[in-house]
Amino acid sequence: MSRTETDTLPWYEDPSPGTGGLAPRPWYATSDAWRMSLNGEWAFRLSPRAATEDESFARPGFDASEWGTVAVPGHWVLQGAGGAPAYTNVVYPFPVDPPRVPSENPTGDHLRTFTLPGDRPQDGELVLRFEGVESCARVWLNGRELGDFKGSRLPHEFAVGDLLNPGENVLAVRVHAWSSGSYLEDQDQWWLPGIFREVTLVHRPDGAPRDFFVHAGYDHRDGSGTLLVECEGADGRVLVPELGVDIASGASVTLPVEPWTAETPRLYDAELVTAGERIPLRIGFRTVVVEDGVIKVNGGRLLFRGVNRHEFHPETGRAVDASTMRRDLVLMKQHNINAVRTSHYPPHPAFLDLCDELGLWVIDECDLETHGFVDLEWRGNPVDDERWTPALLDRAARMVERDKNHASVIIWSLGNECGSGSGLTSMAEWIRGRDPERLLHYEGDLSCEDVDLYSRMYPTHAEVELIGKRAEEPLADPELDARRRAMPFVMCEYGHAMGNGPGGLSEYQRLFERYERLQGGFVWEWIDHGFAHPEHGFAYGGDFGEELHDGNFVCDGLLFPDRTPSPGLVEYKKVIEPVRIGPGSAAGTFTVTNGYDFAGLGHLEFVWSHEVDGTVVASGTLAVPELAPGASAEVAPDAASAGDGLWTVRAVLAGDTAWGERGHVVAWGQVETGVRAVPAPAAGERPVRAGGLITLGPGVFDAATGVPVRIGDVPVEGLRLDVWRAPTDNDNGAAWQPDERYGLRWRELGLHRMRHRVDAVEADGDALTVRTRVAPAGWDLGLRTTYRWTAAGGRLGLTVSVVPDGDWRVPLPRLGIRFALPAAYGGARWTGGGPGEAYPDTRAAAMLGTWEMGVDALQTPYVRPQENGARADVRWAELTDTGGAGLRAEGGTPFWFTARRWTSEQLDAAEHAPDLVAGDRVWVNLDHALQGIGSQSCGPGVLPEHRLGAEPAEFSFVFAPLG
Ligand code: IPT
Repeated sequence: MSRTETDTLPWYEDPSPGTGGLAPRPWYATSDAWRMSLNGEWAFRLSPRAATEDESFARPGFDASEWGTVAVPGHWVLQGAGGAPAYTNVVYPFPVDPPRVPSENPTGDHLRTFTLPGDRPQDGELVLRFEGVESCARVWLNGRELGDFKGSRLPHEFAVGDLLNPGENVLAVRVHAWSSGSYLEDQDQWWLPGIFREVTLVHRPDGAPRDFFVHAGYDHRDGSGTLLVECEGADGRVLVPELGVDIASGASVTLPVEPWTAETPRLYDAELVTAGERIPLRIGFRTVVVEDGVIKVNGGRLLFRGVNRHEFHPETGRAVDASTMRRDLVLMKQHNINAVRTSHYPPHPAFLDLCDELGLWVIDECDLETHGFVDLEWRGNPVDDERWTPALLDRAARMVERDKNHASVIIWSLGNECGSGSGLTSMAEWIRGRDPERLLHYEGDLSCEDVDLYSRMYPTHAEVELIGKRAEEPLADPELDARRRAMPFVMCEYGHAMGNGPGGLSEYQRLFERYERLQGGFVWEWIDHGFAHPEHGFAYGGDFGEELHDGNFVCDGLLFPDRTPSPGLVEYKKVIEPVRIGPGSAAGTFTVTNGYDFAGLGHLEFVWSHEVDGTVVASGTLAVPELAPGASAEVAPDAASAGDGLWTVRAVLAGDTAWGERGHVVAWGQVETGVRAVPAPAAGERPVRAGGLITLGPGVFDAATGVPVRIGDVPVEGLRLDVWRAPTDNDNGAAWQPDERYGLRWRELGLHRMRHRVDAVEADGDALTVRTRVAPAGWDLGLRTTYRWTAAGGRLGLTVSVVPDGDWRVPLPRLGIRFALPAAYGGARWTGGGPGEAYPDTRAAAMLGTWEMGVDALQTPYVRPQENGARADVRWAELTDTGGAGLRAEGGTPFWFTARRWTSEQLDAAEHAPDLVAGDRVWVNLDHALQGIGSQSCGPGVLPEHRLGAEPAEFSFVFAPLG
């Protein structure tokens, strides 16, 4: 790209940030200045190319009667107005030739007429404000060009006072899907062009501030807050009635205050009063620093229990309405999440108001990612090419100036996955100069030269532990190494929540709680970006015919697209719960630990219950003394309840809050005493052959195969050893991960097509013994499997022994039995972990109890179907028809219970939820063991202790017909 080349490029390919706009300034929801929304229905025309020569639509009098319409805010590709969403993760969906973009550049011309009301203000300036337009816009008012801009998720303003007509006005906006800015916006998400945030006409009265900057620090040593509001372009007064503060802008005051934290989001209502405008402020006093190698707020270490949040709605894409934003935050608070990284761009500005109000720590990330250059070995990376630096600085300034007045924002992030380069350093220098009171984050540069924190994505537990000990591999440069080693550590991404999972969260949490340097992390990510689709349920990459796409990698959230919490979110809530409840030193007592960073436990009530055989025999409350963060106490229940059983203590909200009602469960713990002896497989009766059948107690078997056909009156089909599961996204893994991708290995080995050879059916003594070898075609490995059936007293016992044969180098997906029952047995009941699914490394949230639900409710509707729905630690399970008849299975040891209306093979073959159709069977898996889940769809695989090695095993069940 030579100088002359850039000079002759059309505006949308020029790498410069734009022309004609105003300097950035803060966003605020209200003030007494007049404003007029230009949201609503706009006339719209889509062209397949940029066609810059024809700008006639922008002229007054242009006849747009043949045009369609779109809603603003919105993306035209989601409104049936032409084109479709497209998903790529890393790769650019166009030839990489920065700053040029393809000729096929979908172009949306938007037109709106509006009439200024009679009471429109006459003084000052009127400003046209765009909160977000992807990927760029050129704007005309009444035929006069105002300018153009790039920076999709950032605000842009133009002064328009002189151009407005007293009567009707015509606003014309041309939006191109692709621009030079697209090279800076290669985030892992859908490409969604359009005017997707509000458009407003805003009055800037004479005597109104051009800009203002609220500084509100807190000194934990003496409990004082210091307030200073800098104001540019006007003098003003700062009023905080509750504190009796009335000071001039530019002056500071120090006085006793209550601090703001994410746990105690104390805000003071205030006002900035200038001659021209009164602006409401909400002030939170807090100070963030790095001290002794640790991030501290108000003098205390904090632990991020965070998520990465993209803006997403399954119908409207990144046009996210206010109630959805609040819903996200309420769900986060209800699930103990205390931090958000706004991956990978500044969110809608109102979102940060809600973070201030509800209490979340925020890493505000700039709208910047150039990830697609990684496959080109970073050749041409804009962040290392000074011609792009003005665009980078513009983005940094638009973020900081817009969001600088939020208590919740404690860290600025330069962007995501851009490699390294001088442009990033320039951004960092500018941000530090403008706002030295916040910390700086950027993960992509391992040397950490420009930042205050050492941040990584998806490191293994082992590496995180080394980092926790400040014993990580050194950097080549000793000075940089010493600097980085002294830094606090966060994981800006970990726990890849794609499909079933993520696994291994508890193990990370234990490290965070052990090493001071490890200050938590941000799970990837908050929500699945699946679009509601008439045929597919929720659509993912490839469902819109994209030439290049990354499939369901876009569905990797803790929420399903419709914002239903997934089991991953329920697990995360438990793993990060801010109160720990465990057994006390004496029987019948409990230990309660305050795991908050700043708050006490005064907002909680502790309730206990004592259950025997699924029935609550006693309950009451626990008097927990006031505990400082980190402190523990031993407490006893308020009433005696003798005997063994299951004790559950819940910490619940004592009163309604902004995000949860009284009684909402924040944390819980259980203690089980006197665990009952396991039932031995029954024996005593003898097998009897008759015709082609063998009868043993309630069991009737096929004499040739030794497979049961009936237990009591319940028809049973296909009972046999099962080792297969429909691979999860985490089983399949990602190409860039060093760990072996077992999901792929399992399929290569043919574990989905195991053959069952019958070697012997021996009906003698008091047992029916069936010897088999279970093995896949084409390989010399197998599992020698013996089923030993016994019976007594109407109960049928089964002991399964498995001895691996050959060179098994991979863990097994599962190890247990599966069988089918008629569809009528569709009611499930069990004692064990519940109510939701759990796997060996995702089982923290499995609560012991007796649970009951239909087989349909046992399913977890992952957007791409895959193994799901197992219940952990099951002592017994029953499947019954509506009359209560059915089958009960008790485990010799606790087992994993799964039941579904399709087979694992059907689950494996399905690509979208509607592909799964209920058949005329209920398929049941009773598993002795399961392979863990891990996080390998992007991060590390299953920890060794959660792998299911192919080793000799023996396990047993007792079956009994019911009803
Ligand atoms: C990492 C990205 O930062 C994030 O945007 C998302 O793509 C995530 O992974 C996976 O879903 S980058 C990854 C290649 C480590």
